[in-house]
Amino acid sequence: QYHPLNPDSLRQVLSDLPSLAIRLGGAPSDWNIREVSDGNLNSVWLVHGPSGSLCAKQSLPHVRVDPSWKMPLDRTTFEAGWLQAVAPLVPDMVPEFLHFDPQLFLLVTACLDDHVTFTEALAKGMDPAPVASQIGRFVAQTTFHTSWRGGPFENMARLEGFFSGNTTLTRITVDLVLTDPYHDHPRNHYHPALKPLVNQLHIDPAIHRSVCHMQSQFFTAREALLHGDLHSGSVMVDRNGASVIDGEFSCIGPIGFDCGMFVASLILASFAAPTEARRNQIRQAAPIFHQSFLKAYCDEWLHSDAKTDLAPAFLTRDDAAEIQRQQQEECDRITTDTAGFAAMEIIRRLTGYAHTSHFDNLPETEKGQKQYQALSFAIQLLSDLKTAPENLFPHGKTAL
Ligand code: SR1
Ligand code: MG
Repeated sequence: QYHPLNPDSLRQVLSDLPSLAIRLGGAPSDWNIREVSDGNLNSVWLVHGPSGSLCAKQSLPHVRVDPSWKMPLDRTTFEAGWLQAVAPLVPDMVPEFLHFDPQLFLLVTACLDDHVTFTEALAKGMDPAPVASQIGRFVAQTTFHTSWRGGPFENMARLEGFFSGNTTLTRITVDLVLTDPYHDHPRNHYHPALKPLVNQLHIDPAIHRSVCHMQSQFFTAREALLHGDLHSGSVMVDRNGASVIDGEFSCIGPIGFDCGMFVASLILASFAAPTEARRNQIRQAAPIFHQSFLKAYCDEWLHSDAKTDLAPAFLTRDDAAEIQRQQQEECDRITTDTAGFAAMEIIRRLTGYAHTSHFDNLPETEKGQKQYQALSFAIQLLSDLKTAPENLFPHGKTAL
């Protein structure tokens, strides 16, 4: 029977699960349970015992930060499914799956002790290049091997059957990312300095044409299993590298959606940076991510020995020129999607419901100026999707 947990009831639930109780060690009364809920949707606790630790996450029947916004509980079901689907592909880049309780909608994973979010690390001055490169490989591995090229079509059909059920959170993406910023919606809010640009978002036909195109891509390009919310808060980092969490928005869709979300976080952080040098350093991480993604994606295509339904002539890999032509075509398309979705993610993080924290500590006037620059850049990208890839990745659109 579902009930929202608190530290005492969570302690009871965990003590009834032998493998988790053994992992934590000692008696349940020895366990330290700390609530660290931070995202918009769920309750999260870190549990430490004498021998080990874990992270517990439970869905609430509403948006955590807005109890009047009611919501079905099934999001942790999809997060658990996502984690189990991608863990074999990127075992070192996700926390270990430990347990899922479908009645309590409770997901238990390894605890990422000593990690901080990539958002926090960026604010503290971390060099973003290694994480950008690692997340490029993460997106390549997870998308290639869940696409039709990465396995028999039955794999994709199975994933599609399960993840197309994630309509609750996909609805949030459709509303908050793909729709609301382009009209007057009561959930939208923004810095007053952005008003002229917000007006443009509501009426500019070139922008609306691009929005329709990106919506069409989102709904019709059923390319691979996506994380679905790959912003810098979904990436945990420590000195050894990055781990991706929070796959509750997972769905089947265009690969450029995950790429665009991550690139948008870098662009937002770069516009918020305190100095020109820091701004350039973070800005440079966007093409580093992109090149890393393209290289890893094409490497998988060439070297993966998974059984696939690729036309037999290409399976032999004899016709190098033709394979390269196909890869270029595919990568160009993903890159254009990346630019379009990055622009839409930047726009919604500045003018929609759920904002980014990158600008939070700036004085009001500077915040308005920097957000204005970021929003102008995103509008420029979205206004012309043909030139957007070169504007976003000036030093190499899709250099394979
Ligand atoms: C009501 S949920 C708002 C946002 O938080 C999540 O992290 C997603 O980005 C979503 O769009
Ligand atoms: Mg999240």
